[in-house]
Amino acid sequence: MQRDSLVFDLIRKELERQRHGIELIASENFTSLQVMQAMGNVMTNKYAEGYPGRRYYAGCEIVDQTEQLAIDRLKQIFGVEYANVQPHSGAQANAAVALAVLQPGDATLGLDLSMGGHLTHGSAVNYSGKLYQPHFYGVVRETGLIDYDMLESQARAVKPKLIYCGASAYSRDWDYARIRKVADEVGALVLADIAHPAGLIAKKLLNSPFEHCHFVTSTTHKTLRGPRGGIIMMNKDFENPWGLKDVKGNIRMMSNLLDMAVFPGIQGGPLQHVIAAKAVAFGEILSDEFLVYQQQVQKNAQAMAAAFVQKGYHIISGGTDNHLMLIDLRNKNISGKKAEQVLVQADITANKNMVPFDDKSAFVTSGIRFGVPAITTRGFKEEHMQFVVNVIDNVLMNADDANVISAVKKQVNAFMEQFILYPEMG
Ligand code: DSN
Repeated sequence: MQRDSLVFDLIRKELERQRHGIELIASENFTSLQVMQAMGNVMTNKYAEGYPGRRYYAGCEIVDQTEQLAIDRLKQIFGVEYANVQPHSGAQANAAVALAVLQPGDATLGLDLSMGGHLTHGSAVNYSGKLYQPHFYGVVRETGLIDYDMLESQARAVKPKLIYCGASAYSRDWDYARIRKVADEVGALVLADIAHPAGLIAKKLLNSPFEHCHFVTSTTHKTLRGPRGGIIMMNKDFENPWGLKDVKGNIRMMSNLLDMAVFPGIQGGPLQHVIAAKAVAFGEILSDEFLVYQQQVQKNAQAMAAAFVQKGYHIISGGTDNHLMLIDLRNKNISGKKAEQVLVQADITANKNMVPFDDKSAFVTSGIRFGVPAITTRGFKEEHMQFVVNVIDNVLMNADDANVISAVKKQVNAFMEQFILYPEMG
């Protein structure tokens, strides 16, 4: 077969784009070369429906070992009793938990998407808002912090079966113990979606959700710096609270319900090549180097936030505990949409985002979200954050001046030459 130069040329162009730009999308990162190599392997050819040691296909002896390695390493990272590494994405991981514990029409409670929450926590356009009856809590207008009083009063009023915590645009830590307390009071289970801060939690730089939340889900490609994918974990397995029995009349354990919800519930064959890459990434996370990386992520985020504040930018909640920050641009007279558009012209990638109590639509938005996991992987330290904030400010304050934007793009491209990405790729 002739090599498909059309596609490979585009892949090469994407490599060059990643090399030359400043990547500030909070949910993105750069995997190690070995994680990427593990992803492009012959295991993509293998069907392996089921779980290690209990598959529906022959010839799974080897993929059983990579999947088991991924499971064992993930359990070790977070010190947990149960892990499922098969979800294709974070959205699939959340869907599997919902399928395992909810019936259609059951009430759920999550952080409003417009306040920093996630689509899969009950948004009207997502299965989680269509199949179940979603209710929401928000943040306090004055502080930008999670409104735990509202969460508690909503929980008491709507008696959700599942409470979601976790967010995609919230820069502060969570009080998981407080959420569990009200969940126990109203008979709800708690799902912590740690897709964003998982790497910081893995290295104990943020509160751990594991002792308080029944289920923890994550993606593997954000702060965990692995391949694109999802995972589900439980600190401790427990008997399902609804008395569901298996064919032998035994009460089903939650681990059994979760495994069945992933396969055959919402997925077919697992992506064994991606699971191999997850195993490699989990090995990297267990190293001391990964602790140094996460510490640098936190230092960079704090240095960036301080530099933005100094230039008069309004960061929601005033700063950050984790790897990201959400900026309300209204005092700078530029929308999130316009900011995203002009920044990308200068090879700076970030995404527009609604801010709490936004008066603009999700397509326009008043805010922009910045995250540092990707630039920290590239080698940025605190002292580089001033440059990053200066170039962003220059673009945003001269958003209609093509000459300034073109000059900044040159500055950005020259600056990035000192941080070589994938030198082995030539
Ligand atoms: N798309 C992810 C993010 O950017 O945060 C959430 O799914």
